[in-house]
This record gives sequence, structure tokens and C-alpha cells, in this order.
Amino acid sequence: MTVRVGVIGVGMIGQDHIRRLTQVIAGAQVVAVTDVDSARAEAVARDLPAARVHASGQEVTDDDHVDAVVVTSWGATHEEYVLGAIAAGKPVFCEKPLATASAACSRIMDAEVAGGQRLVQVGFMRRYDATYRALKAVTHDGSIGAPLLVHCAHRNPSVPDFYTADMSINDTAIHEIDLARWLLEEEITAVSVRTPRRNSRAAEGFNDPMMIYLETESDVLVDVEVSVNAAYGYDIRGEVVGETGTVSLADGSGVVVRRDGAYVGRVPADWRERFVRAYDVELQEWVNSVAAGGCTGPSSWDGYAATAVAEACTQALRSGERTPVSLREQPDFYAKTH
Ligand code: NAI
Ligand code: ISE
Repeated sequence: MTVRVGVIGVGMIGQDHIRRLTQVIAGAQVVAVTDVDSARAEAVARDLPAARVHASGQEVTDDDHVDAVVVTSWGATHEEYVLGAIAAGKPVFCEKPLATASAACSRIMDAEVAGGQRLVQVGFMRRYDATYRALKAVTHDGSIGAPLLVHCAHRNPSVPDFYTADMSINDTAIHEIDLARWLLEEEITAVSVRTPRRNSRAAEGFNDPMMIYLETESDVLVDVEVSVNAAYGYDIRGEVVGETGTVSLADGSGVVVRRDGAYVGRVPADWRERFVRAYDVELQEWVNSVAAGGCTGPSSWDGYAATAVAEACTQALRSGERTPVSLREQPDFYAKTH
């Protein structure tokens, strides 16, 4: 079966996912696209012989030729389109964050539960990255003892002018928030945020970098450095400290050149380069699950929990206080899927 996909929002990652749906992975065809920038949607569709251009996301979710929907518009618009796909009974792959407010994520969960079947997968692609999978395997195989601390760094070389400190949390650090839950297989119970001297490349009043501290149910402490003006490249780091050893992501995945008394490796330019294979695996598994009539991967609950933690971090950034995270009761519908 070929899964006919409609894509809502064809900016950077929308186009990258269309490329992989059409050129990299098997079993999918892009049959519809839309964007509030209609000229961009037209331009993208020119290279997609089977794709119609729709005037709105609602037209995509309602299109009878669309079997499944990919939502890659701005975070604040996700709720409307995910709810539209659920109402149409169609599987939907929604880029992170599931929504920018936990109340919106809650409404998505309620609609999905009422429909009686899982339809939503959230784009937390690090769960599909080979190095993070290896990190998780060692964390749980007993070889380093029980985890005590997790150190993370999430460095972007730069961000667009409209980026804000809140987005450093709900658009960037949200990856580590999900990662901590997935890696440690427990929820986050409290958060704190500290801000050092501002990077002079950041806009006035923009707290960059920042340090986020996440506390888990079993009292593991996760620290996350978020820097979005790091200049030198896209650098993602992670280390788990256990009772008797540590495990960390290795530097780079390419080669190291030794010459002239120095050794040099490559720092990825951006998330597309660093996580290219993770996105491929993620979307292939999504297409496979849709073709098989099911839904796997990060769920609406995972999207909700991550956004609820991000909200607590935003509050902690403003107040300077350690802030508890309060999650609603997990519906039975979402069996523990870590
Ligand atoms: P972008 O700004 O490059 O693209 C977004 C596109 O959506 C634009 O073309 C815009 O015109 C369109 N759009 C906005 N509102 C719309 C609406 N209501 N209906 C239809 N189209 C609309 O942004 P980018 O970087 O592609 O990010 C999009 C989403 O993907 C965000 O949620 C972002 O957090 C996520 N993302 C995830 C990544 C990951 O590593 N998993 C990497 C990059 C982005
Ligand atoms: C972007 O939206 C992503 O999701 C990238 O993975 C992340 O590294 C970047 O900071 C975000 O802006």
C-alpha cells in the first residue's frame, strides 16, 4: 500500500520531510500541500507531480485523496490541524512541539481518546537516533550502575531575529525534555532555570545561553545548556553519569584529520545534518505504521508532558524559582510507551 500524504506548512522542515517522503523512504507519496505562503506551496508542488495545492490546512485534512497528514507549520498552529486530522479519522505526524500550551495538548488527547484509536505521532526524532539509542541501552544494561545525573548541551549556531527566550525552551530545549523522559523512563517533577552573562550575539533582553535543571521522579538531576548563538556549529552533547561509570555521545560521526600538529573533525552545520538518519528512520516507521493501520512512536501524552515541563521552565525563567511540574492523570489509553 502507498500512503498518500498531505503536508501542512512547507518551510524548512516541511520541505526536508517532503524530500525524504519522495526520495528516501518507501511506501509514501505526497499528494497535497498547503502553506499560508501560497507562493511557497505552489513552488514546492511544482516538483511533486501528484500533489494538489490546497488553500488551507482544513482542506488537506478533509481531502479524500489524503490518507495521512504531516503537520510542519509553526508550533502555535499545530493544535488546529492535529484536531482536524483526528476529526477526519486520519493518522497525523506532527512536528514538535505538539502544541505550545499544555491545555492545547490536553484537548488533542481528549479528542484522540474520544475517537478510540491512536492517530498522533509527535516528531521527537532523537528517539530514532542511533547514538541516543546506544546511550539509552547502556544506561539500562547495568554496566554503569543506576543513573544519577544527565548532562546535556544543545547549541545552535544562530537563530532567526524573531526567536525568543521562551522559544529556547519550547522550541529548542523541548528535545532534551522529551529525551530525559524517554531515556530515564520517568516523568519530570520540578524544574529550575539559571541565566549567566548574556552572549553579546543575542538580542538585548534575550537570556542566551541558559541552564535548565530537570528533576525526575527518582531524583535524577538533568542539566541542559541551551545556547542558540553558539556561532561555531550545531553541537549536541549528552552524558549519563551512573553509580559506577558514565556513557556519553561520542564527538561527531565522521572522520578526524591529523595534520600539521593538530587534529580536526567536523561540527554539523544544523539539525538537518546532525539528525539526518534519525528523521529518515522516524518517518519510515511512521509510514510503515500507517500502512499497517496502527500508530507508534512518541504519543500525544509525550507531547503533552514535554509541553507541560516547558511551561514550568518558562515560569521558572521568569520567577527564578524552582517550579514543580503538575501533570494531569495519564489516560489509560496511553499505556507507558517510553
Ligand atoms: P519554517 O518557518 O521554516 O516553516 C514553517 C512553514 O509553515 C512556513 O512556510 C509558514 O509559512 C508555514 N505556516 C505557518 N503557519 C501556517 C498555517 N497556519 N498553515 C499553513 N502553513 C503555515 O519553520 P520550520 O523550521 O520548518 O519549523 C516548523 C515546525 O517544525 C516547528 O514546529 C518546529 O519546531 C519544527 N521543527 C522540528 C525540527 C526537529 O528537529 N524535529 C527541526 C526544525 C523544525
Ligand atoms: C528546531 O526547531 C529544531 O527542532 C532543532 O532540532 C533544534 O535544534 C532547534 O533549536 C530548533 O529551532
